[in-house]
Amino acid sequence: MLRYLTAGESHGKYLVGILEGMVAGVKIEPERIKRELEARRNTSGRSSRMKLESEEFEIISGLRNGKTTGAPIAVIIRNSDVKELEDFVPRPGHADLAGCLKYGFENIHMVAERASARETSVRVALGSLARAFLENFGINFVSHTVAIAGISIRNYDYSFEFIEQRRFSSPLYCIEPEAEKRMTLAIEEARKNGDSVGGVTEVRARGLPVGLGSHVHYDRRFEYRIGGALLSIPAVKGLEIGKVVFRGSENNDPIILRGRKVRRGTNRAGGIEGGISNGEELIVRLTVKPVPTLRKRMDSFDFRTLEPARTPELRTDICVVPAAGIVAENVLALEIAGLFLEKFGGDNLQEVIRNFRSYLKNLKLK
Ligand code: EPS
Repeated sequence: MLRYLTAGESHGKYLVGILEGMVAGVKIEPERIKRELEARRNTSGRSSRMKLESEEFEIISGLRNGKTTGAPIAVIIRNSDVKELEDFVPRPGHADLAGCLKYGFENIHMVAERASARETSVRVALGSLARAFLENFGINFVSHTVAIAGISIRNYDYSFEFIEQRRFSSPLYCIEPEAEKRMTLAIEEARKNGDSVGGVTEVRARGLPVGLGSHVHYDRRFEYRIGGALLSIPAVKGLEIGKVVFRGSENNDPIILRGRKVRRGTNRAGGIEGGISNGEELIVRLTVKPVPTLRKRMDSFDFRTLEPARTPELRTDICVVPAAGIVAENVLALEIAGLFLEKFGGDNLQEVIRNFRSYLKNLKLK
């Protein structure tokens, strides 16, 4: 079983992550983790906080000579902006109000510090470890921005390779320059007005074998396994797998059998049928809400006096859609690595490779 834990607050000294259950012998390149952390941090639409954080990380256990040992892997990320904040006016849309009531606090930062999306940084670091493992089996991930502030890209049929090549040339990870221009203007306008904007990001996984997840029980279904994890990313409010159209005859992907090779004419199912990966690309679209913290002050109340009050003027992100895509790639990788190890598991990489090859060799159709 692959599992992970995170700890740490937004302005605490460190974020901490532990990944347990990773097999021995997986090569880990720190540069690879660094690239992912940078991709999450460095998008336009973020707050000035992102300029302060260097995402300096260290792997403090579970590695020897650059390879995993099979022991829990602990990662720490040092925060640069360390401080203890105090504010007593809960922000609408945040965990502040419900969290303070539930835990018995008046200072909203007692909740907000942990609820903050800063925590996703360490999930990305752990996800990079899962990806290093999955790359041995030809499994890769990509995300791109498909909509911001109601402005959408026009075409949905871009290939994985095309997205991979193009997305980082845009600070919004949007592969259509025309849409990107309009999205950038919308973000700038929101910034001027002290507002924020949401959108949609698409995440894909390529190279999945047929047979991850299962139809036999609800909590073994692929959708169950990835759904909760993806919806746990702050600001993610909706999830669609594949592209559902409303007539069955159009929604089904035709099965094409050529000799002992089976292919699909289309991929509206987005890589999952009946709770099982079907060998096609996994395609998931996530709806990301506009971040609730606004520079524009909002009506609320003071927890100490219970009198009406305005929310504090806080530094904030304007749009986190591209960053949410990077987080989603890595969170998805953790879940898929878990499913993969349940199916082909072992204690070291070579053993998993043997199990995987033997499974593929014995499949009736390729
Ligand atoms: C966040 C508020 C902002 C964001 C933060 C998430 O931080 P601060 O309160 O320090 O201005 O910058 O995101 C990150 C720090 C990050 O690394 O993604 C929030 O309230 O969720």
